[in-house]
Formats: sequence, C-alpha cells, structure tokens
Amino acid sequence: MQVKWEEIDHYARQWIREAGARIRATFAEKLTVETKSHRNDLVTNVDRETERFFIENIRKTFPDHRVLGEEGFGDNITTLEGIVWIIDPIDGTMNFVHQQRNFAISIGVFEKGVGMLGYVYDVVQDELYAARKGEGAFLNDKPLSPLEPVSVSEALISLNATWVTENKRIDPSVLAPLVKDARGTRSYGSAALEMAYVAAGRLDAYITMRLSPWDFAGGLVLVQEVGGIVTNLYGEPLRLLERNSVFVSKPGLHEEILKKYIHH
Ligand code: 2AM
Ligand code: CA
Ligand code: CA
Ligand code: CA
Repeated sequence: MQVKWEEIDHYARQWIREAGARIRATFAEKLTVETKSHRNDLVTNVDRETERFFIENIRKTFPDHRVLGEEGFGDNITTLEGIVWIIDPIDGTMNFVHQQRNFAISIGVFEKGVGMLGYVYDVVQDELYAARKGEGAFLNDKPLSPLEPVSVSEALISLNATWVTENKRIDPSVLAPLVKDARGTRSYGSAALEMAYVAAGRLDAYITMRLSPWDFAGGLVLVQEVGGIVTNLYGEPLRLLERNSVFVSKPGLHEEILKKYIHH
C-alpha cells in the first residue's frame, strides 16, 4: 500500500502544535518532578501526559504504525519493520523544570529504518523545525538552506563540559583540543534543539557521548535533509534502537574533526 506521507506530516504538525500549547498552559500549574535512573535524570507529569497524548492520537489515526517513546507508553520495539514513530515528548526536561525554556518536542517517523519525517518543536519560541525526506527542511515554513562546509577555526560547536572533564565515556584529552581550536563552544541542554540548530546553521556541529534514539530521531531527519552529517563519534551510522554517541556536523567540518581529533 502507498504510504501517504503528506497526510502523516499534516497530523504530526497538528498534534505537535496542540501538545506545545498544552505544555505552555502547564506553566501556570504545579509540576510533579521525579527522578529516574539517577538524581539528575528528571521526569515530570507533563513529560508523561505529552507522550500519552501523541500515542493516543497515533493509535486512533494510524493503527498500523508503532511508537517508541522515552517514557515507555509506546510499543515494545525490537525491529524497524513498517512505520515507527520515535518520540521524545520533552527533550531537555531539566531545562523545562529549571528554566521553562530551552526544551523541545522531538519526533522522527521512520519507514523500514529510513527517516521520512523529522520534527523538533521549540515550545516556548514557537519554532517548528520540520523536514520530509527529499522535500527539504523548514523552520516555521521558511526553507532552511543547504549547509556549507566550514573549518574548525571558524566553527561554533555545541558540547557539554562533562566530556572534557573526568567521565565514564571518553578521555577528556580527546575533545579538549577541539574546544581550544574551535571559534567557540556552546551547550543548550537539549540534544534535539542542538541538532535543529545545526540544521538551521546556528551551530556548526554538536557532539555528545550518549543519546537514546528518541533524543536524536527528529534531529537526524532534519540535519540530513539540509546536507549535514549525522554519525556516532567514530563516523559510523547511528543505530536507531540503541544508545549511541552522536556527532552532527556540517560537511567538511565533520571530516576535519574525525581526522584531526578523533582518529589518532
Ligand atoms: P531528556 O531531557 O529528554 O532526558 C541533556 O544534556 C540532553 O541529554 C537532553 O537532550 C536529555 O534528554 C539527554 N539525556 C539523555 N540521557 C539522559 C540522562 N540519563 N539524564 C539526563 N539527560 C539525558
Ligand atoms: Ca529523560
Ligand atoms: Ca531526550
Ligand atoms: Ca525526554
């Protein structure tokens, strides 16, 4: 059967805007904040309610689609057959709790493991980054330009300071020289927004050592659609059902970083 991507895109946008309005409305209410795997890993009632909102709508409208969601209300996904929605209801929960800004709804829709639709919605700025494979990427309906190569010396790179201090995933001496050589570094605390910023040319690259599929699913489609490169830190394709290190970059810059800083 022919998949109607235009129709799926239409519903996805509608639900994202509605979920965003609901999230903004919660700013006036009291949040319930709990911790998950450790004391800095937060989840709120709004994360859960938002994920359930998407899943109920998807199941009602597209009963044959499956959903992988961070908060666990979706399906138990072990294969990428058919159409799979990968959803992070709030990416940047710590920002949501502490700042009431700098968080996003992130959604990627995949067909047999190929990214077809990607969305990152900055709820507070009301900025929807959206891409459809082969149709370009847009910021609130304004087309995003193809990404041009840039060198490290002129690059603004997003990176959490954790990765240049003692940590479990990477020797701090690997990325410290990159931090030194780059024009500047930033950290926003939402992987989805950081990927959307790369797609929009606001950042030149984003590097992080451990993300789950829902953190990068939406951004992956966005960045690829404007000619950006998305791999793990070692230049390999991301695995959609596992945790990965993630290295998102403009072309040229991606090769330069891999060659000079990662592959010693
Ligand atoms: P989250 O807010 O949806 O949990 C923060 O640096 C970024 O890393 C956010 O995109 C955050 O997503 C993600 N992240 C992934 N695993 C995390 C964890 N165990 N604790 C906190 N943030 C995590
Ligand atoms: Ca989380
Ligand atoms: Ca996330
Ligand atoms: Ca989340």
